[in-house]
Amino acid sequence: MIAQAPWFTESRFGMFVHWGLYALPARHEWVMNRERIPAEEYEKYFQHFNPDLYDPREWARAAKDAGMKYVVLTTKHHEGFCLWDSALTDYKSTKTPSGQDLVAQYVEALREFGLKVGFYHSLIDWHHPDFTIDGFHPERDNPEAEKLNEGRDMARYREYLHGQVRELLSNYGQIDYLFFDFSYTSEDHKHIWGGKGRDAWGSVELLKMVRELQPGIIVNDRLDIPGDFATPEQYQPSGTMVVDGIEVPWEACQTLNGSWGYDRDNLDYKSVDLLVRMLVDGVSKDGNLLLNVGPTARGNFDPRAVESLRGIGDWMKLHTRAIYGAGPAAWTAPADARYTRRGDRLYVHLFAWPFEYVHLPELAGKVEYAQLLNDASEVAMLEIAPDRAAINTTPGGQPAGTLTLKLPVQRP
Ligand code: FUL
Repeated sequence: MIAQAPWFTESRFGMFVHWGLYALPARHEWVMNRERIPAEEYEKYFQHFNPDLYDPREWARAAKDAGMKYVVLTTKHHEGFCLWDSALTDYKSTKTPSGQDLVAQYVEALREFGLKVGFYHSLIDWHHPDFTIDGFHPERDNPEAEKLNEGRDMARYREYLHGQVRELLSNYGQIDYLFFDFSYTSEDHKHIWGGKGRDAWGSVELLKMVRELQPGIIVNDRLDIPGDFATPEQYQPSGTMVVDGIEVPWEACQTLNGSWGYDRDNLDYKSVDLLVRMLVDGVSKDGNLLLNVGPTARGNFDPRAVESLRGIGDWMKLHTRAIYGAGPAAWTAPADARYTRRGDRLYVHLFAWPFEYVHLPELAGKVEYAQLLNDASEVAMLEIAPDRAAINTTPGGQPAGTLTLKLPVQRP
């Protein structure tokens, strides 16, 4: 649990939204980098950015219906484009044909729907004239790179970064969550900034300012100094996460199709079944899931994302008890299953139902009553050995399901 924000681990499930100019080329949010597009050439997307269907209330509704409790929006991604009316740059949504402060509307919509408000903010900025052309920069192969780097001043960029974060945390009321992204810690970059990312970003001062401006906020772990929670990206940790010898809350951020930004031609979507399993798997290991949607350049969610969210929502409607406020259990779950636990209820999530019997080691004599969670129908339990119970049921044609086992005593 995070002391200043118990809501976070209670919630378990949130939505990540990656939205920026990269929604126009619609081929991954790193397109500028991958295709080595210089900033001047990328400007065309700035000139054509006009999301006429942007309605963050629809986003909030979709998140809420999927059972998510918080949303995290990219206020600025690595491309440098700002979704709010920053006084520190003209590279912002209010200067595009859209003309709107998109962050302001987003915050308002989330509050209306009772969702916690999260911001993502990129430490990297490929548009800013002071940001060093390093080994990650779109212009890294430019034969003039060395010359272009002359006069670039990371101290000035740092001031800009801190100033923008100050704006975001001063002008939009209470912000609950902040995701910085990301630090260069590799040897490769040390020669550029003579140290770790934290020096480049001024991480210590930045974090201090963040906590002063928003005392209740939680901050992730990508500033190169300890944060409130860890952010495994596109993988599920194998258990609880330990950083510097301390067990930390974690949140796996995951995509629907491998891309964070809208990626039109990428049809490789994870199934709803898999997404549900990822959520369950996380809770069984004391983690959250931050599931991403990349809205289109018109500002709406594309139908495939909507379908995925609906599918998860259908499952959540009957299973939130096994998710919200739930965490790991002390017993080892059988193969192809996960345990989540809340109070005196143990939830057995069967990812496959291969046989008539599922054995539950260590649970003999420990279960008072067993039922399916989706319809509360009774499930027969047998004690087949002194230490082993078995479930004997074949739920109505379902390949898998979640059971609730009522435990007689409340265990820690
Ligand atoms: C990464 C970024 O580079 C990706 O584009 C994305 O935002 C992901 C959540 O974090 O480090």
